[in-house]
Amino acid sequence: MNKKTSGFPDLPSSLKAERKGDIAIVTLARAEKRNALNDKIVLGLEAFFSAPPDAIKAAVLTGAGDNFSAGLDLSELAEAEVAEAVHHSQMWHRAFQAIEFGKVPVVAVLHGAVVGGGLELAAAAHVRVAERSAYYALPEGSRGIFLGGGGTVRLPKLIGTSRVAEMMLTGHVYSAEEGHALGLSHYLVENGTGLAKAIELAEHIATNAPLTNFAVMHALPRIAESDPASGYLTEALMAAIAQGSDEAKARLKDFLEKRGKKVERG
Ligand code: 1HE
Repeated sequence: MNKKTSGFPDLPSSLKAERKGDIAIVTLARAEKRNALNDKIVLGLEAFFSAPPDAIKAAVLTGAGDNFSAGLDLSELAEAEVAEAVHHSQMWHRAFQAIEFGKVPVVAVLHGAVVGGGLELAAAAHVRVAERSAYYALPEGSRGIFLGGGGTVRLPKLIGTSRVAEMMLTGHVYSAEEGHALGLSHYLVENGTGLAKAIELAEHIATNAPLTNFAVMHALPRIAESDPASGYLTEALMAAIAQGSDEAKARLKDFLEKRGKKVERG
């Protein structure tokens, strides 16, 4: 484990975290194995995203080397019993839920292989920036395994159940451009520029009112999945809570007194 720095939890050497102002940059640091996700990295992700220091307002998740992640470390599951495999999948669920429903919004930088569990990890992030080198695949079918990192829940929301089934059945590899058109990424950028773009976005996110970021991360996805009547009620309650905060009052006053930023086209 690395020595604790900047209030970050202890992390394995294959997962780096550094602080840049209000944001953290978390790097899968196992390039020699194409950032294949072993237990240490998955547990490290859970440790980090369950308890980022209070000063951190947003995070960037990236991969060292030429790839985001080649997915599950296939060498770790080869001998697993059924019960062990269930617990293993649930460990991934906890880790990726700590990202999706954690304390800070996460911007993922996708490049090279975004494959299997790597794509499941990307799907747990809130914003995805893809470089043109990115490619997406779900080769579980050819390995005799199945999605296990929450991909069956998250990926259909991004690209539809039918497309996920097609990817798993055929091993279809989608390019960055195709993935962008399908909805796998929110931004498509030139090679080598993804990290800078993600940092820019994370720094912007960090300036949002914390309660709005909380509502986007925790209320929006629950509302979207609830029946409309419950959804409208939850939305109204969340809106009232956000609006009633001192932060919102100050920000609204700033705008009305011509100090707030206008919405600008990019
Ligand atoms: C790995 C892994 C891995 C690379 N587990 N060791 N994921 C996959 O089925 C993808 C498997 N990987 C590949 O298809 C290729 O490695 C890549 C296309 C991603 C990259 O190719 P390349 O030519 O750049 O690298 P390489 O030579 O294949 O791999 C370099 C090393 O990384 C090599 O180890 P070495 O000791 O021989 O140097 C590889 O064995 C190792 N490596 N990928 C273990 N995945 C919760 S369920 C999720 C289910 C899944 O994720 S299924 C998808 C698994």
